[in-house]
Amino acid sequence: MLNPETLSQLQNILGAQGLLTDPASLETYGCDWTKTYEPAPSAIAFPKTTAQVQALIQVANQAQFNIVPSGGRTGLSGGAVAAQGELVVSLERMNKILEFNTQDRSVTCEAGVITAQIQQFAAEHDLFYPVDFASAGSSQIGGNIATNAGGIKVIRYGLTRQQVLGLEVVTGKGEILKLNNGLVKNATGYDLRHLFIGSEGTLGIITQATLQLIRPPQNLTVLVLGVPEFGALMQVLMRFQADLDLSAFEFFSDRALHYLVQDKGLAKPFDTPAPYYALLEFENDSAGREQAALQAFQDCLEQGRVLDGVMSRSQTQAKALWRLREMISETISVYTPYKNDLSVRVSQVAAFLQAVDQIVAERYRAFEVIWYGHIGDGNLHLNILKPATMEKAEFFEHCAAVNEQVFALTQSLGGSISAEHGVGLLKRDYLSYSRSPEEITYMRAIKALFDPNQILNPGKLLS
Ligand code: S2G
Ligand code: ZN
Repeated sequence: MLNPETLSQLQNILGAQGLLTDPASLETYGCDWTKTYEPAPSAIAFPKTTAQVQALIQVANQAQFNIVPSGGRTGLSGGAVAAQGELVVSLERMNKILEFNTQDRSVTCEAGVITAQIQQFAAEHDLFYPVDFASAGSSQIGGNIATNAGGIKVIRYGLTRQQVLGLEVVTGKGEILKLNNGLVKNATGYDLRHLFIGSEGTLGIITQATLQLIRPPQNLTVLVLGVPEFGALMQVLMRFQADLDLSAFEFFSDRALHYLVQDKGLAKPFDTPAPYYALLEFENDSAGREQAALQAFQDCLEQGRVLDGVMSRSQTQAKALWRLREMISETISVYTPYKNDLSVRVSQVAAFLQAVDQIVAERYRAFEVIWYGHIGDGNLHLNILKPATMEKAEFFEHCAAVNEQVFALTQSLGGSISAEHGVGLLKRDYLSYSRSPEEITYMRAIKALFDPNQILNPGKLLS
């Protein structure tokens, strides 16, 4: 816990309303969307400037207390959980858009700006910020960068990493770094910006970012296709990619659809039953494009790779079809799912799905499995629903026992045990399934360089 002298030091830096210690605030700001850890921070700091963030880190180094950087707290790996008396440093009051340049087609904002705000800002300037996911309405740009957030458009536009032209960070040593200055090209040595992207708040606190914006896609059109089995999904992907630059290729199982219809009253895309569904999106900006999509659909039907399908004819219908994918996470959250977020190379997906499905069928016989994810990126979200009659702890123990097998299989295919949700606390002890001992040694050395007193997010990512 923080002693009174330290608390008053922090109070002096932050001003009257800048430091909260009431139980409700500790509860709210001490956790993220992981439902596994009891929040127990000492206090919540709300800096308004980079200088205040720097001062907080300097005091933390002197007084030897730990800091948990905090954005929208929408993470699913416990990366923003403060359960050991840490000081949570929330960036939510650093929420200004600072600069926009039409020629550079870039926007510079503070870390606490909400993702959806950047999407909106881009649209108002006839541009497009292409990173999108279900939690974009509450996640913050700083947290998106710290976890290299992916989402539903990665197949065409890449992850958050690909959008970052510049960063301002305060390192664990309390030094302010301004990285890359929004340049498109800069061949002057190690690109330190890329160390902080995906570092989960363990090397520094991101305070500002310069993001690239792009031409808005025209007439995005969505197809939802019913497919007869896992393997067909990748053949459908290849057939459509032969003629179209897809901006999304997602999938979900019939059990996911069951809960969307039963619990959220969403409409089925069509009546033909199917075990799996693919959701594709493309820029329908010419008659030729639409013809190519219809031809690909026809070919897949004839080859028995698709059972049925629907194509949006309006933006309203496209949004309704997207809800079938985007609402899965929220819909099943009431069933306390045990979540895995796995990825392999696209070429390995069919074999991987086959093998994981076998493990799941054997080891999770008593549990309900919900499949969905960004399969066009090789990223699968394997969610196991907790039986109503089983205690959460017992259920999570059962699921964790299967982890070793699922992670060993992932490792055998050179895959990742955390495709986009990060490592945080949840996956920390499994890191060696996806990173070599040599890599982990280098990662520890980098951590020691930027945060020599180990005050930033200790216990996250690296044990
Ligand atoms: C998704 C959202 C978080 C979850 O829907 O793609 O990344 O529930 C997920 O897995
Ligand atoms: Zn996802």
